[in-house]
Amino acid sequence: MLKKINTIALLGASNAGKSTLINFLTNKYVSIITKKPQTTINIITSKLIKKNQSLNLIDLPGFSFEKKLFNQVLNDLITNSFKWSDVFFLISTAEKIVSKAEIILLKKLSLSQKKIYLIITKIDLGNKNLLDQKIKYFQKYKKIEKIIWVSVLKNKNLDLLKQTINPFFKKDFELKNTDISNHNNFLKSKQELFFCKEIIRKSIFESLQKELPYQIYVEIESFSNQENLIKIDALLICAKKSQKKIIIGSKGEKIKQIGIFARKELESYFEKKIYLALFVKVDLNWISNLKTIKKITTL
Ligand SMILES: Nc1nc2c(ncn2[C@@H]2O[C@H](COP(=O)(O)OP(=O)(O)OP(=O)(O)O)[C@@H](O)[C@H]2O)c(=O)[nH]1
Ligand SMILES: [Mg+2]
Repeated sequence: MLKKINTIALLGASNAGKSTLINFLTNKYVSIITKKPQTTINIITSKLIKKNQSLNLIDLPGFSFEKKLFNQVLNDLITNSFKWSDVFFLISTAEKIVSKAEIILLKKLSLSQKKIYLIITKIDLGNKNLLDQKIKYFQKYKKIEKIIWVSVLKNKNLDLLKQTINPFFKKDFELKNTDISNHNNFLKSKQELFFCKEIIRKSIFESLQKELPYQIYVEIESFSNQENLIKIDALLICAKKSQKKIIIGSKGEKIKQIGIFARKELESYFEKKIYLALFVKVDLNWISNLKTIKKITTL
């Protein structure tokens, strides 16, 4: 039997910079990035290809201690991904001291026989003392193969990071199979729909305050890709009637702003004119409905 290609999972606390690293390493816009924690809520896989070799990178939600059902489902996604990942990259920000979430994750990862790399991100934001302390702390863990510190925004040590992932590329026999083009087209349209949803979610994170973005999920009602235009109808689904008013805003200003931000990003991503219509719906208390949460967090 052929051994599947290698999969590197990027894990860590929320806001550590996992999605920023994934976008850099894949050189694509695969995951949305925001300033707020818990931006990524799905397992996002992207395949890197080099000649006849490939490697999967997976972006994951941040591990958290919150007792909310939503966070528990995200934590389950993370721990389930351990089984089918071959290498772990634990991502930790240089801005903060070692967190409880990182220690717990590291303990869980150490139980497997798989390689662990520690990547310290955002070194442009942390100070040298904190960085040294962090490196010293993690050096105690013999299971960690290597510690690398980088800044994606200031382009620090990124070549070293790329060299680190190079040995994990593996010969990929599927790449020779011409039958996969149909499958790839199917994946492409699925990815496009997911990406639209994510860009709208990003706009919600940027336009609405505090907890409200976490109370909204997005559904794409229709997606019509025409020659010079893409038409998208999307639903913003919130958990309470009172939230609907805030999302729409006075004279519809808020929803208009969400639409404008999202449309601009979608236009630059698809390089086409976008017609985006947003509607707001209430799904009362969806936030405590396990079935809905599973639907949102599963691709
Ligand atoms: N200054 C600086 N900021 C960074 C760097 N890398 C990421 N960030 C910022 O850190 C914030 C969080 O980045 P993300 O990549 O979304 O973090 P994440 O770990 O995917 O977060 P979740 O999906 O919420 O778990 C964003 O505002 C990024 O712009 C870096 O190297 N330097
Ligand atoms: Mg993320």
